[in-house]
Amino acid sequence: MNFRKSTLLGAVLAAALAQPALATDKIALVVKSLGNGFFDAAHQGALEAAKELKDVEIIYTGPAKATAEGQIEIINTLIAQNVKAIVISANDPDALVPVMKKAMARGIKVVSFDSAVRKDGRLMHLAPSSNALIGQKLVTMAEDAVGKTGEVAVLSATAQATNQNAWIAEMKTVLAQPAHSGLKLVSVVYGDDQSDKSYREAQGLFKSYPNLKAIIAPTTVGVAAAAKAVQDEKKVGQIFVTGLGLPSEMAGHVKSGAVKSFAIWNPIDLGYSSIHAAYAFVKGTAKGVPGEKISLGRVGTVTLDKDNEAAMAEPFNYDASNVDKFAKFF
Ligand code: RAM
Repeated sequence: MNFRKSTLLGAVLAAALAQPALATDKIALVVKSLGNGFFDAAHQGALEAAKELKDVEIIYTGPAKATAEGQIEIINTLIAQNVKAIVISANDPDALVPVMKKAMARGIKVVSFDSAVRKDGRLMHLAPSSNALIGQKLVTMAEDAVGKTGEVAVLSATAQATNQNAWIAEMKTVLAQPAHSGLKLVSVVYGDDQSDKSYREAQGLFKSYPNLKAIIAPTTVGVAAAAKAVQDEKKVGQIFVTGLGLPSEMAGHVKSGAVKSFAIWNPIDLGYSSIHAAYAFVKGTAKGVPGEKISLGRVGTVTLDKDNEAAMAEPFNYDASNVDKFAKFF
């Protein structure tokens, strides 16, 4: 080797040693479906976490439609791509278990967030808030809009969605209490977290239940579509819409009067926290045992319950007084 070649080699080597390429861990964020503003906000939070953690790369993905089959196909691809962790909002609690077990058997850390995978198909589940609290809030908001009596209907996401089904179950418990039994739940319909289907389902409810007073939609897609249907069909003041919505998508509907109030937690924080939780498993600082504390970066820590689930904050209420302020964020 001549002098020039060896100095060149030395320089290259020195540069490599001085700035070792940071090995990044790929963490996949698998959402129920793409094109949903709620998950876009969660993705934003995930990117913030990755920036903070430095050695993480986020793969944001999900099926076009909110189905378990679509998610299974994606997960098989992610397994082949050697991702370190999969963070998923599940379209079905049970159907995803086999593929999640396959991923975990290959050392991939699986965390569900937002909508849970059954306990044996993940290491932990991060819920945005307590299910009981959400169910209670949905009923309270409906009563605030229409009073203590009358017909109400639920417009949900997909029929298999773990989170919506848990919240609807909690709502039913609240509605069975004497203090709330004046509200009569006449129907539960599914818009599959697609705007057009949700819109048509809302129209169907208007036709089937002429005395309907409120639509409660525990989905950001459904609640916005139902409010639009109420406006378009000139039912403002006759039928009220409430549920879980994004301020950015609901501000106009609050102004039109179709919606008095709605609630949601911070989807950016939820995405951010989920990545932090997955990272703890990748680095081996979290094992997934009941009672364990999981660090969620700037959001704080959560403690796993007996089912390895943890819940974050209380849902926040929005109405004409604050919706514009938050519409800028999510
Ligand atoms: C939709 C999705 C999501 C749910 C929110 C409230 O965006 O169904 O899973 O948490 O609504």
